[in-house]
Amino acid sequence: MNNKTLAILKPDCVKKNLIGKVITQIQSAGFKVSALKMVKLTEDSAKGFYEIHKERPFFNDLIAYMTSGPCVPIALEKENAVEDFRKLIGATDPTKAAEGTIRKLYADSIQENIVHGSDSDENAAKEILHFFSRKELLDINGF
Ligand code: IDP
Ligand code: MG
Repeated sequence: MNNKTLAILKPDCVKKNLIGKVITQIQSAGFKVSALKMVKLTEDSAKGFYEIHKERPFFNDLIAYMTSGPCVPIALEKENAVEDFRKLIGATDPTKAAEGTIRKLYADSIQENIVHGSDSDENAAKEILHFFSRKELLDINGF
């Protein structure tokens, strides 16, 4: 499966009132919204989601940031979704992100970088199930 990815509009995106602008840019790039919700991550949930980074020096700050307010996870569908979405959002550090990318346009720092995108098909499947139950996905559109 190479047609699904998980986006998260992170707490800075929600606080800066950019939900609409960012979703418009995502949809204009050809992504279909398959599932979407607003949630405030608990510490445990954020730690589970970013488990892969638990030894990194920025881990505690990352968890504090990701639990600082509501965020908007979105399951997206498009051909070549993972790679195309990473291109649309740009590099992790907005100062290194290409012109026109979502992070270049809106992000303040390497940490507060507006949006998450899965980095592989395998992680996309896991990450979608972090936020959406199988029943929810099935009820919505037979995902
Ligand atoms: P990605 O979101 O572009 O895939 P990752 O390396 O997976 O980047 O890091 C996950 C998140 O952790 C980033 O999006 C960012 O919010 C935060 N982060 C990554 N590197 C740093 C850093 O060097 N300092 C502070 N925060 C960082
Ligand atoms: Mg990553």
